[in-house]
Amino acid sequence: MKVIYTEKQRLHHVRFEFLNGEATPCFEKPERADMVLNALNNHGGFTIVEPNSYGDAPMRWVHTDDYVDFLASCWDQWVETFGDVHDASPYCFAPARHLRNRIPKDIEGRLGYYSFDMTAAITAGSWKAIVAATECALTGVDLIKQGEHAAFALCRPPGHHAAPDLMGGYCYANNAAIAAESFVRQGAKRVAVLDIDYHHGNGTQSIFYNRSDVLFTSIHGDPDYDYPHYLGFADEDGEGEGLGFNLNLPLPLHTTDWSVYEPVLAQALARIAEYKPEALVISLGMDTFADDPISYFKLMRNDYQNIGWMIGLLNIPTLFVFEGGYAVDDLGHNTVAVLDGFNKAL
Ligand code: OKS
Ligand code: ZN
Repeated sequence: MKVIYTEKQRLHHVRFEFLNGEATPCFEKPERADMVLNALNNHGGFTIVEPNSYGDAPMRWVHTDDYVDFLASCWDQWVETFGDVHDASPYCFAPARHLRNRIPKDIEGRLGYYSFDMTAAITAGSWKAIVAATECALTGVDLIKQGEHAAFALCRPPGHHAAPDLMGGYCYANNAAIAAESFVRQGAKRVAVLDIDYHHGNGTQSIFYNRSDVLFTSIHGDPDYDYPHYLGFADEDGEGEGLGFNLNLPLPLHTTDWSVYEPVLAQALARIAEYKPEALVISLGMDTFADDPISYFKLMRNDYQNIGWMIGLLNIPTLFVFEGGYAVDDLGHNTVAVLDGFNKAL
């Protein structure tokens, strides 16, 4: 299987985030990709390739022009205002209730307008890394269009929380959504996205909520008790044309082990099989792992082999797009287990 990765993604490295009210080194760091690359190389059978160049035009398929322009210009305006000292981070949020939906001119106003939380700071190299991550996903689509049955886009920063004009949850551009849209623009009548990150893929859901040509399914920790808190509930089933094409399967924190997870994964896969997509995009978050430092499911190494195998049995051309996962010592092995299980099903 081909794995698309570029070192340019290292340029995005946020220093701190707030965890339980305390400044903490950011969990989403370049070393995450190193762990996955090491495990892929140790396992063998994977070829690492560089992405093609696509620029920022594909980002504008699923994000608004003003948001993409903001991402591209944010760091320069931050440095003009505050100097190159700290990461650019919002503190005040326009999407909040009772405030006007109006784009201010100053950098803190703009940051808060385009953010829904404080976990997506921007650094000097972020924009280049954000573009590079989308290019990894887009290259994966094109490899599949050229005949590969599957590919793995090792994207950083991740993407599934990024909505048309909002960043948050370590996400800026929605790599998986851009990939799904690329399949559609290259002729696919139906594309399915299966999000198996521990956190609900609120951005991907928002992007496709009123469309029937992209089915969004997600298995995640119950948002009544965990991030992203305000979207991802079971009653969100799509709107307009998209009604019936959004499937959220929230699961309880702490008690979700393989015995709970497996039948729900089977349910999501059955819905996907019934939809008969021409391509499948997996938002591959590895933070469902028992030892993940910020998540509360109880999946184990062997379970990842099974997840990959169950997905592989669908026998649909599949692009895996990397999302979360922060238990760095196990991250590589667990990721390889999914891809290895997938290959064994073929
Ligand atoms: C703070 C939690 C912040 C979580 C950000 C989620 C990142 C992620 N208690 N998304 O998939 O992994
Ligand atoms: Zn996650």
